[in-house]
Amino acid sequence: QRVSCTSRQVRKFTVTSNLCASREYVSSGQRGIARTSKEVALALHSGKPIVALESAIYTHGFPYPENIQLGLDLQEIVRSHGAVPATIAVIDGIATIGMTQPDLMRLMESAGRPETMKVSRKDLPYILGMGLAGRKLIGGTTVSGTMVLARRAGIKVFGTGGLGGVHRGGQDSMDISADLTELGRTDIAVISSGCKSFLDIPRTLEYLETQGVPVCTFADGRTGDIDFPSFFTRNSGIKCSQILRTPAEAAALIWTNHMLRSKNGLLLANPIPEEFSMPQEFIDSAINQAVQEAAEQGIHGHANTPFILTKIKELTKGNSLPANRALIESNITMAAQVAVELSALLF
Ligand code: PSU
Ligand code: MN
Repeated sequence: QRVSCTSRQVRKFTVTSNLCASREYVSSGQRGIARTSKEVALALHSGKPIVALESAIYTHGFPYPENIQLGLDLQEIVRSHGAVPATIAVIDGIATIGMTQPDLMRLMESAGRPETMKVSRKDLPYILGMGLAGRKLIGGTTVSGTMVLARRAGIKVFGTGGLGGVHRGGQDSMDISADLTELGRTDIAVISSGCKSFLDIPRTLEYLETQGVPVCTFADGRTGDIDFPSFFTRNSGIKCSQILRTPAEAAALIWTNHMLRSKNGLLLANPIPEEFSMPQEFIDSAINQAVQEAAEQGIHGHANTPFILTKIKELTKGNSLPANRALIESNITMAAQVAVELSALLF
């Protein structure tokens, strides 16, 4: 029996077989700079809730092999709340939205290697362009890099741990994370525990205000004055007047931002669960020492944040790890709940 194909089917077939290394992926983009896992592609088509997850935390944050469990756990948390996880990274020079198990393992193994790239917005043309030219690089995407790729794929909700920000002394060094300008130009909701106080939190919030980024904080049943959180602790000393009481309220905010045709994203801060919140003085002294050592050793640019994160871990002798894990898990749970509410609102 002969099968006749329309030219569209033929094109689809050639594109799929030429550009996809694995049948688990669907390619997108004219010359295959990106590919989406079947699971995520299906979810996108059917309007299922999806949560984007970054990968710089695996390549430039948590060490191998501990990062494997974290990566698998976060995906599982998203699934258990009825949403589809889309872990995003660059594998073999191709932007990859949603990971197969073997690719996730390759990403985790690449942690800490000098050739593994930390991919923010500015790095995407290079790493993907070289991929197209046959140089297969690997990289973990930061918040800004993940936002660009997630938005391009049509994902609206993104859960992570900590956001980049204005570094201390940033008024002189001009070291301001690309995460902030990205929030100013890419319509996606980022759920994080605020940013660590090795950054200049007041200036970070000023910068976001200039960029027109709404900054809201989940109230978690609290009323009255609520602080914008500072990662390991629930309070930063800076009040946040825009409070979200439920995931449904967050979904309404996301939809409204979209209806306003806003180009900018949203920062939804989710304070660390009370029982994991760390003693302020303990964590502050570790952070101050880490910042000082970075300055003394002349660590700056894209190496600064990973250096400080590693130092904090060392100085707290692993005491910060349970807190770190708890807050990420709580953010991903919240992100999944928000994605579910958003999906219910739209479909
Ligand atoms: N801050 C944290 N944890 C992190 C990061 C920042 O507390 O993992 C990572 C995120 O991937 C973030 C990136 O997008 O570092 C910001 O790096 P930079 O400051 O170089 O923009
Ligand atoms: Mn920087």
